Amino acid sequence: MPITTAEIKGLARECGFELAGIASAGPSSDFDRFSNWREKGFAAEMGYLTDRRGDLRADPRNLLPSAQSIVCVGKLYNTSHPHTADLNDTKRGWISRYAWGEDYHEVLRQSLEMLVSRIAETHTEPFDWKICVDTAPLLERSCARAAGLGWIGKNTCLINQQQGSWFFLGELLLSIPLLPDAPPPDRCGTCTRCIDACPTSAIVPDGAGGWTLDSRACISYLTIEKRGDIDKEFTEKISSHVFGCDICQDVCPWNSRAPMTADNRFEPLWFAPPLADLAELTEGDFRHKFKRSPVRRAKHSGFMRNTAIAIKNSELCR
Ligand code: B12
Ligand code: SF4
Ligand code: SF4
Repeated sequence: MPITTAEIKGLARECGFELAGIASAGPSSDFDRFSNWREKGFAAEMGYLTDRRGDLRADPRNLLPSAQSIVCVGKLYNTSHPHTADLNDTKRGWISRYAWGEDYHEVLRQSLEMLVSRIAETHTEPFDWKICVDTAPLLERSCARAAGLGWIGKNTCLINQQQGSWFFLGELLLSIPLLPDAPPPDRCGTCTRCIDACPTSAIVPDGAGGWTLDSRACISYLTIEKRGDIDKEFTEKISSHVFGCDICQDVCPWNSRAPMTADNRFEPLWFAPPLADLAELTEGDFRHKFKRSPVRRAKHSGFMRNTAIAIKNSELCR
């Protein structure tokens, strides 16, 4: 029997995804936005966005030529621990919420593999599939919006009316034709809290009446992706952030009553670690301590650079 959109969404929930929707696997109508963003230099030094891997984002069929549908899923990672602003202790390093627990790439991939097996139990015809989580050249937020998972906020995050924005995205490309969902309305309205709160003014006009993110100024980019020295104009504004930044989501009213994840794999492995302890981490300690964590992405050298900046900004140096 061919599987239906409703059955797939039900299975996705059974596999641990709070959000699920379907988009068609055609050329991306947002690719021009992406190209303009790159041309303005907003991708900074993220070569995987600016070289030919970036161009593959024009059409999901570059990843699976037989793709007809994209199952887009969202998995909550919010836990009950305090927001950055509530942590009134500059002697501790701030790791952003998405990196507190186990590496989401692996967590979402496992659940999506389970989803493929469950689909195959109902859909008895052979089908092609491909799993994407973050690293594939796919405009994930565009797909998720098209699949009805949320709207793109001024902070550029995908926001869901009930769930807020503390969730990861993943996709399952399928050669099965499915009825697509429709995007929800934009619910930012006249709010500008994220723009006003961003310490580095990284949320900038996109030139077409909306807002976009200049990665060159974003603390998330600077502390995770940027290699080498960080420009002096940003070092004080980085304050206690040692990996990533959540400010533009912490202040978002749609996150004020955001639900918590039931998945304990996203509970902090090392919550707000003392900067003095971080300063002592050898390369071996770093690899061991963050073995299963997204923090590995910064590499030991980047993480120690961030720690040194946070120490300079802290009361340890006053
Ligand atoms: C590169 C990257 C970054 C860069 C650049 C971020 C950015 N805003 O572009 C940096 C390192 C700064 C970053 C930071 C973060 N990231 Co990141 N990142 C990515 C990655 C790999 C590519 C994003 C990209 O293509 N950017 C280019 C811009 C132009 O694309 P975009 O912002 O997605 O916008 C597109 C659409 O949203 C759409 N669009 C935008 N505005 C509008 C408006 C309208 C009206 C319409 C119709 C469409 C539309 O068109 C754009 C072009 O296609 C994605 C995974 C992926 N493969 O997509 C994860 C991803 C976006 N990141 C994610 C996360 C969790 C984060 C952080 C929260 C981590 C942290 N705490 O530090 C921060 C959030 C910072 C922020 N405010 O965006 C999640 C977002 C989940 C969500 N709910 O939105 C993703 C999807 C990873 C995942 N699989 O879960 N990230
Ligand atoms: S993640 Fe931080 S630095 Fe980047 S746009 Fe949001 S508030 Fe600004
Ligand atoms: S803080 Fe306000 S403007 Fe920014 S994303 Fe949230 S609702 Fe939209």
